[in-house]
Amino acid sequence: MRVIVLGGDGFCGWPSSLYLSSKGHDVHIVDNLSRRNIDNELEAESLTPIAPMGTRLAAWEEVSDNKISFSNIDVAEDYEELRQLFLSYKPDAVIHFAEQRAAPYSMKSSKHKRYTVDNNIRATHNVTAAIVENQQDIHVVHLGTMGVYGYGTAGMKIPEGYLSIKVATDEGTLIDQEVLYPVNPGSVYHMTKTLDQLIFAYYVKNDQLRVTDLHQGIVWGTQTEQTKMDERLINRFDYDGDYGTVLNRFLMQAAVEYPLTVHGTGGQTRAFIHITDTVKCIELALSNPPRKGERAQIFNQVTETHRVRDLAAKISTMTGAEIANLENPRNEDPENDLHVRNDQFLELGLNPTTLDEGLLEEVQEIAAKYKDRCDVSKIPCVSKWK
Ligand code: NAD
Ligand code: USQ
Repeated sequence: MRVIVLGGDGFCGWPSSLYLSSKGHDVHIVDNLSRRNIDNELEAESLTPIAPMGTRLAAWEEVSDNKISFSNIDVAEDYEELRQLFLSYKPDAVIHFAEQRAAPYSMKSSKHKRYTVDNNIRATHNVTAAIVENQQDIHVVHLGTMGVYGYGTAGMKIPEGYLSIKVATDEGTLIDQEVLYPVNPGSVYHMTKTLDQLIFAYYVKNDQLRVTDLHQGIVWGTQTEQTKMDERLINRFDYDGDYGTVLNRFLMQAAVEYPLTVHGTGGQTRAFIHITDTVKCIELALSNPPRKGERAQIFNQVTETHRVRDLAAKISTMTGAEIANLENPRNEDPENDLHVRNDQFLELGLNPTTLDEGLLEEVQEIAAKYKDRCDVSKIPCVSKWK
């Protein structure tokens, strides 16, 4: 398959690009390197030493004999360049990771809110508009988030995208309807993902675009089989207060003996998936596209759910780390249950890596190995929702 990976320099996009290339697909990465520039803005760095794009690509060719090509295009700004690339490369699929993905970064100031909305919505709309203008039949695989649903349930499992409801007519009979699950974003970043869903629904209806939207949980872990092949291929590991996600932050905090930063009581339950499963899900989604005219296909890309305080306790037991209960900078429910359906990927053959299998390797091979690169002043979450 010929695949364009938008956002292919990022935490999920880079290992996905390598995985697809290792499986014999032709891969072209598009990235404007904005994530690396945000590191400069925040004066923070990946815990792992990530190589520049040119070095990454040369190393991949050296170790695998596979070539990945690259264009520095801003998907939100450079519409015509993106459209011409689609025409010349003729991809079967475009995988869209190219968005500003940190909730705390999106809440730092009105400037960051506006950047996140401008970047994410324009990027998604440019992708759909370019495919339609070119009259190409390209499968769009988009990385969405579990956060579109909010983090509570009405005593049921969250379905994969669509909710079956019964509506009373004026005559009093009940009719069946299926609607997009009601959105309930918890940050400006999460809000952009709910708007992405509407863009897809419209273009599927009007132009029969083929779209798969992956509602992904929090990705943990760092390395995949391919990124381990050479240190120049290493994946990024964010631990700072804006971009670091909870489980990877706790692993790194344990390694540098920093008390685990639990927000509030840690009663928040969230969905998780290991990076090696992310890349497999991407390939499963590519191999199982929706038909033309079929509504946007939505998969919940999650393998486990955990409460934040249980994660902290698990890591503390494993490493002896202390736990700190901090005032929560976010505006979110202090306690919630979360039950999620993920049948579709399991039926397609996903065999999940569980926390119990992967945690120790992550502690030893990444957090402990690179702990000297950690700048502890970057650990606190300083972005406040209000
Ligand atoms: P990331 O920030 O590491 O990667 C995103 C990449 O996209 C970066 O390399 C960035 O430079 C690029 N990019 C951003 N805007 C762009 C633009 N306008 N033009 C070109 N390139 C652009 O993020 P990630 O963790 O790899 O996340 C990838 C996607 O997966 C995001 O859409 C995110 O919302 C989604 N997701 C991530 C997680 C997670 O835990 N990391 C969980 C669920 C969903
Ligand atoms: N949290 C802590 N301590 C910390 C960091 C976070 O207790 O040091 C808590 C947060 O308050 C929150 C939970 O952990 O309740 C998750 O926070 P997070 O930063 O790990 O994840 P989140 O902000 O939800 O965002 C991440 C990715 C985003 C993706 C989302 C998937 O950055 O791109 O969309 O996970 S999901 O959470 O399923 O919506």
